Amino acid sequence: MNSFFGSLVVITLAGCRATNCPDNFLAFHGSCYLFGDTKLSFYEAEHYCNQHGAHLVHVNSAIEDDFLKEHLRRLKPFDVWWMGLTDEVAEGHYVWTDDNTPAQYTGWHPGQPDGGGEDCVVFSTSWDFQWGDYGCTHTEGFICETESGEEVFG
Ligand SMILES: [Ca+2]
Ligand SMILES: [Ca+2]
Repeated sequence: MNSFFGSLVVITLAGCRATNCPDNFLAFHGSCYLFGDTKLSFYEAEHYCNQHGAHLVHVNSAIEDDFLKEHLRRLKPFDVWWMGLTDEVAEGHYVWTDDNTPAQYTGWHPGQPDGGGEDCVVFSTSWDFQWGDYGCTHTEGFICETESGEEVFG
């Protein structure tokens, strides 16, 4: 009996080590993602992520973008989701909230960004989750990301 429960404990601990992500975060390629279940403004969402040891998601590559889109297509509770990209400081100069670096990879919908008062960037369901700029004060879904601290394979 004791050894039976002992085995369960070992399996559970091994499972935690395999992802090394906080509760409710999803592991993918060395990062952990939280898909928010409430709607917040861009800065409220970034603050929420900060409180959970994360930032709004920094989309580094097409592989990461496709992973996020695929998840949003299946998830579907909201039409629009914040990522951590904004040009609020300098119009047209988009930087990521996690490291303040300019965007290298981007996944804009054709015709976006169309600027003006729209300084924050979203995945939009109407464009199959391609990116658009959008007013930062809208309350929308959001995705947080933090590094898992695990070695990345592949
Ligand atoms: Ca990332
Ligand atoms: Ca726009």
